[in-house]
Amino acid sequence: MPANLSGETRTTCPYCGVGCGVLVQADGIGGIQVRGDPDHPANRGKLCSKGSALAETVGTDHRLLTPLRGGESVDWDSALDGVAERFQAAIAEHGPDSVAFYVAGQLLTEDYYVANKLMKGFIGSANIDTNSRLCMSSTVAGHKRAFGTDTVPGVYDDLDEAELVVLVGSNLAWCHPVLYQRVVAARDTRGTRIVTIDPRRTASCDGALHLPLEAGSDVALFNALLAEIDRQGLVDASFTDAHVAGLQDAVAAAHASDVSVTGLDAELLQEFLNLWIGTEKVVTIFSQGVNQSSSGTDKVNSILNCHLATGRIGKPGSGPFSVTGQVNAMGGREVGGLANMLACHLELENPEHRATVQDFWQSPVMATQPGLKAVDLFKAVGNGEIKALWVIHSNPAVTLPDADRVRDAIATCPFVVVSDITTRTDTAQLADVVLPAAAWGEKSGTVTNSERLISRQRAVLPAPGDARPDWWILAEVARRMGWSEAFAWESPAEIFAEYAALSGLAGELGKDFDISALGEVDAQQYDNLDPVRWPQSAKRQGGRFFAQGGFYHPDGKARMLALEPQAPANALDAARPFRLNTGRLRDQWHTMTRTALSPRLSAHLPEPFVDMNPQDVQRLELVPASLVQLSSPQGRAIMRLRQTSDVKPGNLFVPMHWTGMNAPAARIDALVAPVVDPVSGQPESKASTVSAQRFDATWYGFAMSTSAFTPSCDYWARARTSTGYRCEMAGLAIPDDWESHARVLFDLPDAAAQCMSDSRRGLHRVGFFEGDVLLAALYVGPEPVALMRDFLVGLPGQEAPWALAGLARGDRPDPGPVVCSCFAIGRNTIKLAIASEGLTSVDQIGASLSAGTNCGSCKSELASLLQECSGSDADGACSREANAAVARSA
Ligand SMILES: Nc1nc2c(c(=O)[nH]1)N[C@H]1C(S)=C(S)[C@@H](COP(=O)(O)OP(=O)(O)OC[C@H]3O[C@@H](n4cnc5c(=O)[nH]c(N)nc54)[C@H](O)[C@@H]3O)O[C@H]1N2
Ligand SMILES: Nc1nc2c(c(=O)[nH]1)N[C@H]1C(S)=C(S)[C@@H](COP(=O)(O)OP(=O)(O)OC[C@H]3O[C@@H](n4cnc5c(=O)[nH]c(N)nc54)[C@H](O)[C@@H]3O)O[C@H]1N2
Ligand code: SF4
Ligand SMILES: [Mo]
Repeated sequence: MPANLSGETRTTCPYCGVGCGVLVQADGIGGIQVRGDPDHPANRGKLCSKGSALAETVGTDHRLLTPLRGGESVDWDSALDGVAERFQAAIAEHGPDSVAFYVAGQLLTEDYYVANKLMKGFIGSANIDTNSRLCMSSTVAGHKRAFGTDTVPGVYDDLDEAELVVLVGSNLAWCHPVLYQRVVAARDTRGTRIVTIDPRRTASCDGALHLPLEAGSDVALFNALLAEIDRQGLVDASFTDAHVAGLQDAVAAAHASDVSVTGLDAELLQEFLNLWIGTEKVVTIFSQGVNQSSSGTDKVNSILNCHLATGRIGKPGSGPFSVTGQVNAMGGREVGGLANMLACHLELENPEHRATVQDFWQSPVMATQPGLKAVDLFKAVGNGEIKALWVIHSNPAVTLPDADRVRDAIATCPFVVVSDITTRTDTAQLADVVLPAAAWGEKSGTVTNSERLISRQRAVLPAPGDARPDWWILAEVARRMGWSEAFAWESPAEIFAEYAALSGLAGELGKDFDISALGEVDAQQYDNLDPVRWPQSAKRQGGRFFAQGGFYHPDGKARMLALEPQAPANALDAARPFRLNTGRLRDQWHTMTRTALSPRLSAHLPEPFVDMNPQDVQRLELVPASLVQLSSPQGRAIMRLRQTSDVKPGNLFVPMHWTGMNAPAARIDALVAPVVDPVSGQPESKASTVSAQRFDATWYGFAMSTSAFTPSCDYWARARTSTGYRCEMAGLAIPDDWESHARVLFDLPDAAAQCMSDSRRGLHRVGFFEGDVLLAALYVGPEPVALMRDFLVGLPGQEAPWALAGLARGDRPDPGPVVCSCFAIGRNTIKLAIASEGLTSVDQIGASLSAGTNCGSCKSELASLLQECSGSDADGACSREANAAVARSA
């Protein structure tokens, strides 16, 4: 496949581990057009809502354009010299372990390789860890325990061939949407069954058998499956005798384990067991509901145990399948981004591996023992052990557990460097030096997706200002620290070639990650590199792993493990009676530094919320659209109530996305306990214990404006709109004068104002106009204010002298909150069409409104709307009404 196709450049989406190919056309004035690459094997032309909106996230308004030191612009030379000096000084005075890097699975492989080489081979410490510690490390540890290597056996084609797809702790519909659409297509065309194992009802439960197990009880469930496999005589002895050790003990432990802790109905459980056992072609997909747990590694092994016992691994249509989170989460594992690994699956603690890498790198000193894992690393920052810290491509002040402590730790660290594309992140705000990184679309390199497919990212836009690729910044610092020869590359192609050559040595040492066949690629071939699955060596090219054994423990056998279920680390009690589950939304990416730039993506769920079961809502005497305050020993957070039976009584779900930049009271990781899995060091991000109560604000407000504004009240949450910004607000102290307050808020000291006040009832509305054109408006009340928000947000910048009425007009109805973000179609519009045109299927909605016909990610929500309108889903309707209330009232 050529790198360019009549003006379009082939590249890869920067977000999730599906690794979709995209075709990008630059318009020559900084903008781009994006479409799915029909020839990329991961997506065959499809994109999800986030991929489709990439063009809305590439502008330069939000970008950092020069290096900053102490908030002042400086040139590259002085910034880089300064960073090198401070790191050198810390190392000279306090030793190599007094410095640390914290990196991310969104770095390109080449960037990652340079960071790892610098820290482990030249600084001589292994204090480099990655956000993959919070994401994939339990899977890495589980894979290594079972297979002797961190290798995903299967490929995406298995999803087309499977007869049963089991999703464990994975909301595939929202987090890996293009892959999910592939599973749905298999269901619709071939009758593939889907089972979803998740304490919460999610979009991935539609048309699936849903097992709402108790949080953290996955090991008990898969132990029950293993015991039943044994009971029904389904162990594949020809496979296990030849290729597996530990079967007896694992099975004995499974029989001894108590399935009742899952809380699952016996019939439902048996249906699942029979389905799994009775279906030869089964793929078990797992993700953060498994990994982010204090027993995450055991959860992984409990799943692998069942596949190993039945020999259902590495065969077309069957196998365990860990889906990776970030676009290059897999690449980071290959290149040794974790504090306990070397590059190319080589091990830091193995002297032969260390010597091989040191010799290859010609390095002065190698780290000899594992470095600090993420949670411990930031603890060490907090207690002063780390004197210089470099954070690259991550936002740990938001996403690490106990985030307020992490934020304080970063603030007090003597020297902090952050490489980011913007300063508008909680972490960059705390840095001494911020370095402007080139963003997606401006840089080149490779990424590896969940199915071991290596794809190119290619630059299509010039980097704005002084922004530079991450590899370049790292290499420049390394050169200034005195290692110019080892970091002399001129391009990512040269780095890739070096990496591929090193992998050849790993191959000789018996490792599976060997891409030495790509070691000879020249710049031209690198530029044209087609997606290619590793391994790529003289011995072996691509394919699946382990169907015929060939595991990587010394005896060539896999290990089954005897596992005892463990409850989540923190037990519920009277003081903290709620289990706090956290995770992702369909249209936002992590800390929103890119997706929140898109008005379309921001319209799906514009405000942070907590999902709570109606029983708990009643018990706490909350009403729809209340603000709720959650507290834990670590911290507190405030967000909007969303009443829904999607979560069980006693369980809460809060999205992870909101930050100090757009909703400072709703940073959910401020509440998450820094509890980790003892094997992997991965934090338990999904099972903290918290208390909940109504947050009794004195006033509630909704504001919108053509330009950005930042409130200072107790609660606020701001989002982009197609006309500017919208913001929910609430506070304890009532301003003396709402007009003056609004003038300061919107920075409109002189604009013409319209004010409506009913002081007795605490109702106030202030609008600012230029002629009849609305510039900004604020609506305030003593209770969450009911307004037609999705209509109102279209008004700023338009003639709307009547805007303070807060109501839609007959000629311009309220579209409701966006359901289909690709075509920006609202809930009310869809409901109206269902009712007036008598639509009865998702396809008919698509034919009438186009909703759901592009990426398909909203199809499950469309199905719910149909059910709701037909009145057959009272429960769901209740929850969906509550969702609407979030958007309706503030
Ligand atoms: N839209 C979007 N997509 C993304 C991302 C994003 O930010 N936004 N991020 C990417 C990244 S880095 C990652 S890691 C992936 C994550 O992808 P997923 O893992 O699918 O996403 P999460 O929402 O974190 O969690 C998945 C589910 O685990 C469930 N869960 C919680 N506790 C348990 C439990 O004890 N057992 C079981 N079985 N389930 C449990 C939660 O209810 C949740 O529905 O998504 C990737 N894709
Ligand atoms: N409670 C809770 N916490 C969680 C999770 C959860 O489910 N629940 N999930 C965890 C998981 S799985 C993950 S992966 C993490 C993700 O957490 P983070 O990695 O902290 O989140 P991101 O927002 O992806 O941070 C990426 C940063 O890189 C910047 N950036 C973008 N492009 C570039 C570039 O080209 N170069 C550089 N140098 N910077 C760039 C962005 O602006 C942003 O600041 O969160 C973890 N935290
Ligand atoms: S599924 Fe969506 S976010 Fe993930 S790679 Fe594809 S387009 Fe990007
Ligand atoms: Mo992740």
